[in-house]
Amino acid sequence: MQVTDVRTTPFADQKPGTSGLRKKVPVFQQPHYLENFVQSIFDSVPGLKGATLVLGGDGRYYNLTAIQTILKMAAANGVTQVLVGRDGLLSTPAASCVIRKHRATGGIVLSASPNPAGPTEDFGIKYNTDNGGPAPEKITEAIYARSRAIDHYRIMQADAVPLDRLGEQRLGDMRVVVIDPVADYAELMESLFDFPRIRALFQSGHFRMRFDAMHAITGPYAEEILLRRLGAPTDSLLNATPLEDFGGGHPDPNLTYAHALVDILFGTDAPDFGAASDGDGDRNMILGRNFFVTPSDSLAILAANATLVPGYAQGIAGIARSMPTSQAADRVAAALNLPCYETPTGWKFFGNLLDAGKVTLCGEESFGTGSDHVREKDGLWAVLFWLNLLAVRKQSVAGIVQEHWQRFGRNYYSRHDYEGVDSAAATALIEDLRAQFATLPGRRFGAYTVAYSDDFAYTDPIDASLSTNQGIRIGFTDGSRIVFRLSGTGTEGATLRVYLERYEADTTKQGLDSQTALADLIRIADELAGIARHTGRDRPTVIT
Ligand code: VG1
Ligand code: CO
Repeated sequence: MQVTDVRTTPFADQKPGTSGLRKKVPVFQQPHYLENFVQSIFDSVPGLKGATLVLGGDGRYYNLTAIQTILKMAAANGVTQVLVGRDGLLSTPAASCVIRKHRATGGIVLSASPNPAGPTEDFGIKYNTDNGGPAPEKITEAIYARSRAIDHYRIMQADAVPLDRLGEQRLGDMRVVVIDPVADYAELMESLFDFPRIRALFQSGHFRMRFDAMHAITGPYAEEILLRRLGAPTDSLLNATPLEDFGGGHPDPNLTYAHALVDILFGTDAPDFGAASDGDGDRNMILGRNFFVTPSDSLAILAANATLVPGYAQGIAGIARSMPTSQAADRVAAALNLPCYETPTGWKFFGNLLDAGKVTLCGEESFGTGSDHVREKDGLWAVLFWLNLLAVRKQSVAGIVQEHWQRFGRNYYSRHDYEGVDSAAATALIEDLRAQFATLPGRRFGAYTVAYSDDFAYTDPIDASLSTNQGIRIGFTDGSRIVFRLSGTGTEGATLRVYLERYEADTTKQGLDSQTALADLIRIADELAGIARHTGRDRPTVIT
């Protein structure tokens, strides 16, 4: 088969964001656009020549087209073997699992995660390294730099490789192995959690759950694990068939976009447990009967209860959370005498800590939780962790959370997103906040006094790499915080994220609705940042 060198010119906008390169499908469909980025990966990671590569995506529109192109480019670039999920499917955590288990040199994961899918919606691509995790900034920067200078890419002239049957095929000298996208992952889950005990919980007849796969990648995983291996009744699963356009939905498991599930859990005769995952299966939302567990609390609760789960029975080494995530996990770490790390937003910052054995559990406020079992956040893993806890503790979700607050205090927490705002206005808002840094400390806002204000910067404790401008923090003397960040995953305009947190130790004051408890801080955030003035919005698009 013939390899062609195709002449090309650079695109200026191929800078990976928080989690890979995300653009509208028509952007990726421009001639050479996808090819340029993929060749930039091969050029920046020379070790891929002669190596094994893992390939798969969340099944969204354009997934299969991109996979066929990447296969032909991998063959032309000297890759020895590609492990590709059947029908081009692999959830993000499953891709991480497969890379690690089969000792691949890396993986290419196709996803725009919770963003809507379809011919005019979003697509994405990212590179994961041999630890199974998203490439660190050093590599994404190199890929970007290469994309600015690229003048040709290599591709093999060949027919499409059939991906609907398991087994080995050849593309030139390269082996293409179509693998079951679920098998390795399901086996890993079974090694971590007490499946017999969870199975008994379902068989007891006193426990009902609903898992909403939101027509995205987790449907087949949930069918195998929850239904087949754990014996949950079939009505436990909602929207389990993956669709190219996610059924027209927005598979972001939060109170706004997963409202159908929220309505069930807050309705009459609600089940005991509800959960949802996102487009590529790495996020999770946890609900109890009439109860929402914030992702920050979920991380803290998993950490506090980890020894109840077989995979973590020996205890955990430490906890890491992204900077905007609430400090609930810090309190657990302090009580258990464990180290706790604060990293910038994005899972790539957890990789070094996990590899070095410094932490076992990691979490982000954006519905991401995970552990050292892979190097991505993992939606179904979090659901199974909660199921294992519920099976052991035999309490309701609300009961477990409330007991946690009594012991550690409650970190009231909320995130307000202003989606699709004008980019220049969003940048001006952030600049205005920066300009106030010098005068903020000591300033009083009602009962709150500013203790510090800064731009979060992070020095990786393992490789000393420095990441600056990772969000604006305004801390108050009582430990409350307001954080402002611009999203790095959007494809239209800018998204302003405002993160609000207040600690409440008094057990008689822990029952408030979070928006009520945070009302003063919400007002202060607007006063400081002029959100309405800059964005022209009088309320957030999404509140979680
Ligand atoms: C968002 C979240 C961040 C998460 C990232 C990728 O990034 O805030 O916590 O790691 O998405 O998640 P940003 O830059 O838009 O705030 V996923 O599930 O989209 O891979
Ligand atoms: Co995701």
